[in-house]
Amino acid sequence: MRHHIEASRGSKAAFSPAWLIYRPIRDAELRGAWSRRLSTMTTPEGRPGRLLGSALRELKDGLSSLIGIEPTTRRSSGPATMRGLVIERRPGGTESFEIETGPDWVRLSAGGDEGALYGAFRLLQIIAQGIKPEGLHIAESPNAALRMIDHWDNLDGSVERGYAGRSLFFRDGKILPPGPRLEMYARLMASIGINAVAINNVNVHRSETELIYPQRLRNLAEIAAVLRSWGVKLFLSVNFAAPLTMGELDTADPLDPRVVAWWEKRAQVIWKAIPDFGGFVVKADSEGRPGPFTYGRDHAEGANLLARAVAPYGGRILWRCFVYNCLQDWRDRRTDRARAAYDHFSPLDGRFLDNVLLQIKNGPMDFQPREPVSPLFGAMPRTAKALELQAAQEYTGQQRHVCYLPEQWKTYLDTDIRGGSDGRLSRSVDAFVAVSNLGDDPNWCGHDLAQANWYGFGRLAWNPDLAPADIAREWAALSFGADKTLVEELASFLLGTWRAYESYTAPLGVGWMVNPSHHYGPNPDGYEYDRWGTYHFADRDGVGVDRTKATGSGYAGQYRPELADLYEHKETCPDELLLFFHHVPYGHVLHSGKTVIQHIYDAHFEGAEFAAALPERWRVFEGSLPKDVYSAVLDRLRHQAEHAALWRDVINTFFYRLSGVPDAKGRLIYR
Ligand code: GCV
Repeated sequence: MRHHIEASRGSKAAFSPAWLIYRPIRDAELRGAWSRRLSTMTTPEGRPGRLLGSALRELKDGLSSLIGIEPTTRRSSGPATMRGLVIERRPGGTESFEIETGPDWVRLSAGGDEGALYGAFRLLQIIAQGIKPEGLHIAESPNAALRMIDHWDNLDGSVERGYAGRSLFFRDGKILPPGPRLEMYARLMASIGINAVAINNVNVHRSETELIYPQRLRNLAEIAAVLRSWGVKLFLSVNFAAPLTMGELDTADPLDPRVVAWWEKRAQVIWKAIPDFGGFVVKADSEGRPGPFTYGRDHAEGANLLARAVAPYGGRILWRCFVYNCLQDWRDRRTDRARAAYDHFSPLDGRFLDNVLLQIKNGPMDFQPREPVSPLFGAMPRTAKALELQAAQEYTGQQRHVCYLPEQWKTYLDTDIRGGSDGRLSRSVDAFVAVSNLGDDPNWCGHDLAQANWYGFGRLAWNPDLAPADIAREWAALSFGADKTLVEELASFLLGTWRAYESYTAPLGVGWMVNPSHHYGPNPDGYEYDRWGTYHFADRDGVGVDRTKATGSGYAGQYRPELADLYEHKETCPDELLLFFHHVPYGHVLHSGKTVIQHIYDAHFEGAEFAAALPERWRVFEGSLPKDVYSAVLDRLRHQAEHAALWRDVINTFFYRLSGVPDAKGRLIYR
């Protein structure tokens, strides 16, 4: 293992093992306590299958690196004597596992080979975090059965909203052959419980439409084989109009028998090449992508077409709900993009086949630093749903700013979207999906600290009850060593960065004050007179979007009554979402006691100050983090500090000039 890590560091095509580095445990007593319990390894009867084989390899390599032992292995031949590491079966879900320790043994019992693999990773993570073996007893099973990463990678090697280099899968029109990096990718995914990946962009262009043809499937099968060893299923994004795009039919009408037969044939070809293929992700009738609306069909008819074709193979359809009018006129105040997903999909509840999951973005707009939770999660009790989060920091600093997203995600997961005994969003979805923040940069994410978002997504998808602070500690310990001070300092460096980012960008939930197209940097009116339905309506008197039932677009009414009431009234609407739901004068007084305009000034000064302090705060890690990581992060923090100041100045100036209200604290507002 160590050899592999060094090799991967030393070569030109170097890549980081990230949190699977397995740094040796320095504390001799702790090392001893674990070695005593792990000197032998008893595996279940029979020849291990592929997954269990991966688990055993990982354990051997990990233990040798962490505590310097190579456990002698033997296969169980009957009831196990409790000595050493005993891996055994237990009743329960295939992904579930239990880890228990005794004076000279560790029992890892799992419901299936998947569980053994996840349990193996957890055991190694426990050791790597410097946790003592005495009295340990944990039992885990995942909160959601499908835990997925969606890449937005194109066949030419570019990545839509990619901030970490080029694609890990494609280059210049070709599918890259599997190599050590793909293996490391799959291990990293498995280690955080990810069990599915879709590797191409949801915007499926002509060339990617061909991915479901035999010539491409041969290469994809090689990728699927590597993923399979780590319990990760391959999915693809498909073009709803594929039969048309490929010139094979003159229609893509979901009710046309020729189209039905076309997709059946495709499914047959795909599953012949990749027997455990996962299914399709579909972006239809969205931002110019084709869909069922062209034929006067609804999205249940569209999704069910594909669902029927893949059902015989156990395939699934992740059908995205990001459907809205992107050709709006800013003068039209009745159309509200935030309403769109609910308006299109909620009437279809109960009409989707069982193997369809509706993939819904966390908020009703598009991954802004702050949005309310999408009301659609509470509106479709008879439909399977997937929550889509964005690890790619499209609107949250593009992996040049440090922005620890688990803190943001947690606010969504914990929202009581359905009411009743446990109506939390985390308990209302059947799958967790994140848009990938990965690319072929050596550190995978561009920004070393953005690895924590990748790690954090996997951990929350597995267990949404984890606290973001604990996830940060875990990630820090696994990536950089179990030194308590270092871990605490790194975790506290990450915590609060999302709120800081929020405070120096667009205020109070209004969003969208970014440069159009690439979405980086401040531009208050960048999207104001555009066609995308993304307005803040700031004028000399006030700012914000009236989405109330009483006088606005009615969006607030899409929630269950208690939440609808909360958002409907300025008096109860949480400050951080005020401008999302209400248009208010600058003098409106927030719950915080500040006026809206003073809040805007203060938040931007404070947020920029937070960012300005980051490079200096980072210095504490000089010498304790690997040099390359230390200096690469420092560079990015310096940029963040400058860029946050730009955000502060542009936004504050915009509001100062519009409102004419001076800063109560008399600070210099200019640009
Ligand atoms: C893949 C936003 C992004 C697009 C993205 C789209 C989506 O609009 O800016 O790049 O397209 O969301 O989620 O489909």
